[in-house]
Order: sequence, then C-alpha cells, then structure tokens
Amino acid sequence: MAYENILFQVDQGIATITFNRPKALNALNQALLAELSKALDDIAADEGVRVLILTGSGDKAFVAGADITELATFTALQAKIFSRAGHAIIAKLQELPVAVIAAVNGFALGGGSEIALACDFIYAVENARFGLPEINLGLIPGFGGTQRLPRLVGANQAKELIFTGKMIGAAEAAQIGLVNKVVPSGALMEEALKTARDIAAKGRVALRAVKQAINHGLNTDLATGCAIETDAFALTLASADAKEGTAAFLEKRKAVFTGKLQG
Ligand code: CO8
Repeated sequence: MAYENILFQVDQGIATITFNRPKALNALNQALLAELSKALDDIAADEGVRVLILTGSGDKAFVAGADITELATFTALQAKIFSRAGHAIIAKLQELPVAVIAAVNGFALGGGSEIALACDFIYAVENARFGLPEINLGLIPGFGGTQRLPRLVGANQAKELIFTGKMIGAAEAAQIGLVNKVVPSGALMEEALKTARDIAAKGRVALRAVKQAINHGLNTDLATGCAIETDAFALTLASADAKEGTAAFLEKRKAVFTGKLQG
C-alpha cells in the first residue's frame, strides 16, 4: 500500500509513524485510518521492530481529532462503522507487541487524544494541548476516550475534561498523569528516540510478555493479574533471552538479546 496520509519508516528496530495531513491538522479520515491499520499490521509482523513512535507532521498538531468535514457527512450507520473501525485499529495499537510512545507535538484533540491514550506512554512538547472536545460538537468521544481516559487519570479528572470539552496544556496533562514527560519543542523526537533506543536494547521476549501482563492485568482483578504475571514470568525465564541476560550478568558483560524464545 502506498502511504499518502502517514509517513512510515523503520530504522534499527524503531518504527515511526507520522500523521501527515498538516493542512487539516492531521485529522483522522477513513483513508488515514486504513493506512494506519496497514502500518500496524506490518509492524506486528516484523520481528525486528521493538518500539513504535507516533507523532504528527508540522509543529502545530499531533492529531486534531476525527476529520469533521468527513464526519459531518456520515449517516448514523456510517458513524457506527467509522467508530467501530477506529476502535479496532486503536485496540490493535494498544495490543501491538512492541512498546509504543506517543510523541505529541501540538494539538491532540478528540480522536488524537484517544490514539495517544492507547499508546504505552506519552511525551509532549510544552505547547501541546490535550482535550476531548466532542461535546462542543454535540457528540461524545467515539474512539475509546470515555473508557481509556478514566482508567488512566481517574473518573473525576476524565469527567471534568469530557463534560467541559476544554483543552489542557502539557504541564497540566503531566500533573494528572496523562503525560509522562514534557520537553521543549525542538527536543521531542530526540527525547522519544533516546527512550526508544533504551527499550529497543532490551530482550524482545520480556518486552512483549511484560506489556501483555500489564495490559491484560489492568482489565482484571489483582489475583488474576498476578496469575497472568506468574505465567508470563515462567515463559520469559525459559527463553533464550533470559539465558543470555542472566549469563551476561554472571559473566560481567553486556547482554546481547536475540529476541528468541529458544536458543
Ligand atoms: N477535522 C477537519 N479539519 C480540521 C480539524 C478536524 N478535526 N481540525 C482542524 N481542521 C482544519 C481547519 O478546518 C483548518 O482548515 P482550513 O485552513 O481549510 O480552514 C485547518 O485545519 C487549520 O485549523 P484552524 O484554522 O481551525 O486552526 P486554529 O489554530 O485556529 O485552531 C484548533 C486549531 C483549536 C485545533 C481547531 O482547528 C479545532 O478546534 N479543531 C477541531 C478539534 C475537534 O473538535 N476535534 C474533535 C473532532 S471529533 C472526534 O475526534 C471524534 C473521534 C471519534 C469519532 C468517531 C465517530 C463515529
């Protein structure tokens, strides 16, 4: 598939997807979502990828939400199909077996915030703006915002943001636990890449297992979550990566992980 609405590259185990409709502040239309879905499939199938960074082109927006021009033409049925497709793609993003960093370079509104919420964590520039402004359009969030935001920041913070549709800056987003790190605008990609390189050097088996344990554990009770962790721990202990990691420690050298379950 030729990409027209995103830029997609993979370099040394780190994939980058850049939302690339700057004239519409990178708003999500059906074509962009289809391209995003394909790129995520490619990443999931590529054994060499450890980390994905999502960002927006230009210096104004990460993603300013669903494309309102397109949204305004939908029938209720088309809206349901669009919302379902968005949910499926965002779930795919959340379950991707690599670490996913949202590098938010400006507005992350509506569907843009909802994509960032499905990433493993968010870095943002100082002038980034977050919000779920759908209520200002007479709508509600349709790509998981009513579910993921309260799980991340608590129901009270999420309700205030969603009921008012207001935007908050990066500092406030960090204060409520939505953003991990706030950086000056010129430093965003370098900061994200620094963390990505750090994660990419870890064992792939452990990385996949721990992401799955955290994600699945969060959707269950503590005892079930601990059982999920126990199974995942046993699986990683038997892996070639764990043999290499423990041997390297005992031999006082740096581990070289192959990402293999069996040596
Ligand atoms: N869709 C389409 N075009 C957009 C969007 C958008 N979401 N956001 C901005 N644009 C366009 C503008 O129309 C404008 O185009 P043009 O130059 O042709 O007039 C261009 O981008 C630049 O935007 P502005 O001139 O408005 O720039 P400002 O700096 O003045 O304002 C804002 C920036 C504050 C970001 C403003 O553009 C804005 O409020 N945008 C809309 C934000 C919004 O409401 N997003 C939520 C959309 S709904 C949603 O995401 C629901 C997701 C789930 C859907 C499931 C449905 C079934």
